[in-house]
Amino acid sequence: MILIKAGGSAITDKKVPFSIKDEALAELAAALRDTEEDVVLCHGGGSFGHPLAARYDVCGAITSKTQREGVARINVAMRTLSNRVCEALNEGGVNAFALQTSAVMTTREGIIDWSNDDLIRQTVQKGFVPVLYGDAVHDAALSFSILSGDQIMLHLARTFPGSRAIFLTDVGGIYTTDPKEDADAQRIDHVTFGRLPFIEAGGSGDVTGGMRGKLNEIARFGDAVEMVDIIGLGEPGALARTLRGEHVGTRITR
Ligand code: ATP
Ligand code: IP8
Repeated sequence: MILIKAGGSAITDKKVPFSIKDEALAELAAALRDTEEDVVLCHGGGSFGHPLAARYDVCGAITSKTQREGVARINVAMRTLSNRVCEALNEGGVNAFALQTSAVMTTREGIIDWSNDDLIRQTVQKGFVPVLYGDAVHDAALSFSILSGDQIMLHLARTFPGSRAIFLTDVGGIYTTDPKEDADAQRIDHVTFGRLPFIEAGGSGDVTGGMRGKLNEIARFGDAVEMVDIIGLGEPGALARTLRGEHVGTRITR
């Protein structure tokens, strides 16, 4: 199984609310259409989820009327983004089938405590690409919480042993520092899971922790997968090459 997280930075312009990168989605569709592998796709919140989470303070316990309005708006926004992703995949010849994350996963204090893994498995077995996404989900302690696509990926990696995991962002890998802030940042070709917590990475102001949160989550993949690749979706052919096993961006191993 190949587990792919299409980062919000890869498929949307995070500086422009509710914007989509159509060319990136077409690139994603082309790569998935041409692979024989079973794939589960998960995408992030990008310009649809994160600005709403920040504006309505959807973080920690959901107790206020404003936060509940935020949860409701995120629910719609993420279904809208998921529809746009699935439409682009269907147009590009990939049978994508969206699974609304808040209907198939729940959390307790922000950590997944239930997931309908059988439905995800069945969707793959029937010849579809299940599409999950970071979402506002029911939480047993907090009422609702923002579940990141990165945590979903960790759950999937543990659920489907022997998988490969690929993360798509807008910068093509992990760098020594944020390449958008530091012109001298160097791409790191290879790193071990254990070194990830020591890499300098920004939080982007996202409620799910940005690149810092992502690296902390991926550091925990080592017990579930042999390798994780982080690559750029905007680089033509990069995903297709990675799916064929080539080392394109940053490769993380044990
Ligand atoms: P989303 O959470 O919306 O799905 P994403 O998964 O695409 O987003 P981001 O949290 O936006 O990921 O992280 C990608 C961004 O992290 C890049 O655009 C880059 O500017 C920033 N970044 C910060 N530090 C680093 C680093 N050391 N290496 C690479 N990128 C970094
Ligand atoms: O973008 C968070 O998921 P992520 C999704 O994968 C929302 O961190 C709703 C902000």
